[in-house]
Amino acid sequence: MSNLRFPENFLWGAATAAYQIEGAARDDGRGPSIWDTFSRTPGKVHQGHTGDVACDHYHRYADDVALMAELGLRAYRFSVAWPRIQPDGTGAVNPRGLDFYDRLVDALLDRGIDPIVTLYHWDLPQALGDRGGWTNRETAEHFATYATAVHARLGDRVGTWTTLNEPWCSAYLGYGNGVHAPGEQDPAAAFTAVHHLLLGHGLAARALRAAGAETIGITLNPADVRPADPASAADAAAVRLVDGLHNRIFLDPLLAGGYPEDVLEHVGGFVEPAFVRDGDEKLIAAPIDLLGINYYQPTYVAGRPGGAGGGGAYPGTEGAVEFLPPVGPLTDMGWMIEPAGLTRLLERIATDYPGVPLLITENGAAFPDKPGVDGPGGAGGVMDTDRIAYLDGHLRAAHEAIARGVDLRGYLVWSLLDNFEWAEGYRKRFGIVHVDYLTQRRTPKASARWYQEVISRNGL
Ligand code: IFM
Repeated sequence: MSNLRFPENFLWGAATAAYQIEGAARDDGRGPSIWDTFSRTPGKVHQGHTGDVACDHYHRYADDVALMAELGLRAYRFSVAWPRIQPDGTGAVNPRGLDFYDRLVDALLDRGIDPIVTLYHWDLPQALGDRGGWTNRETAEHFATYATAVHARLGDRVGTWTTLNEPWCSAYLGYGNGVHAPGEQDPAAAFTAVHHLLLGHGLAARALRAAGAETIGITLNPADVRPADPASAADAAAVRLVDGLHNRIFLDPLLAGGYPEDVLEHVGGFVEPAFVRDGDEKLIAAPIDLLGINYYQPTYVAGRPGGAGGGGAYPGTEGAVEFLPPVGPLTDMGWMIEPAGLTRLLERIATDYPGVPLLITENGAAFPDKPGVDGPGGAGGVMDTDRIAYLDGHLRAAHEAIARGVDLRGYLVWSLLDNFEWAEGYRKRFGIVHVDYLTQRRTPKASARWYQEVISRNGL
């Protein structure tokens, strides 16, 4: 620890998502989601893991909240499972689904922890998936209805509402390269989904605003896109293209009034963007109060004729762009560790899209933790010095961004608990708290104790 202090009222917390931790997949009237279906589809998720039980947080939430309090968390970002609230995605609201979040919010508030709600973290009700999911414009409208129902129940106690988590993943991984649910591989579907997700955000944000929600935002996973060779014009063009597909396609309509021309032209090579109707962009561009940023690693690209491109996750980069392999040291996900990318990203967003406060809604790393016999936290404890180094580096990078004038309001570590890491199943561990999936025992890792100390000092 050194002497680096964060601003007063800097919000320290942790994040999770419903499908990754809750389990209780059939309890209290929850309907199936596209991730229930996808995880049961052979070959899609590591060893056929599913979220059926996960961390059993649905039944253990009170203990988990007690643990959060012990660690000194001031904020907890969780997502609401749409299929618990509307098992078929539309129609009657299931009160028992809402009851769970009601209990969770009360438990958090009792411990002085600020609840931050994400309304959609990828678990679309399967019934809506059957009707085309996010390629169907109606899904956006249903999303606003669902958001209204959740707000009606929790809005008296929850101040901060984020609509979507990482729509880039929902659109490009869900419909582009098919690594995520629903597993489609169709560039036209991916681009259509981008717009309908943004439209869903716009409609939900409008409904939340009308209902009196205090703070409304969205969480993106913008990429810090870098050229392989800063002096190369071809690499600069590759950066522009990838930045357009990953960042500006979301940031511009949300914060700059509409889609960028170059991106629309690119999309037009795959699908006529007639799905963007009059009035949509105005709706999507309605002011938000907070932008959530999830950052893990930078993206290095080169402009190369015949380049392999980024596959379905970056339609149209084939034959023109090379995505450079990550350079070590790497996390267990094979992701590059470059904290400076976080400073650059925050500064770039604050410069190009001024006026909206930022919150790091996710940052963290998976490492192959090995529980020891007598590690920190007792038997089964984990001495995860690699994770501590990762978090320390990224917090310094966040601090540097603040020093350069970025209005950064807080930091939420991903993740509180080891959990279901989507296509990777349970084999990748992001938690600062170790979860033994056989016993459901939670053991804070050394990083949790380190983070507790950071929070109590408000600095490093
Ligand atoms: O686990 C995910 C999370 O659901 C969304 N952001 C990235 C995390 C790590 O891959």
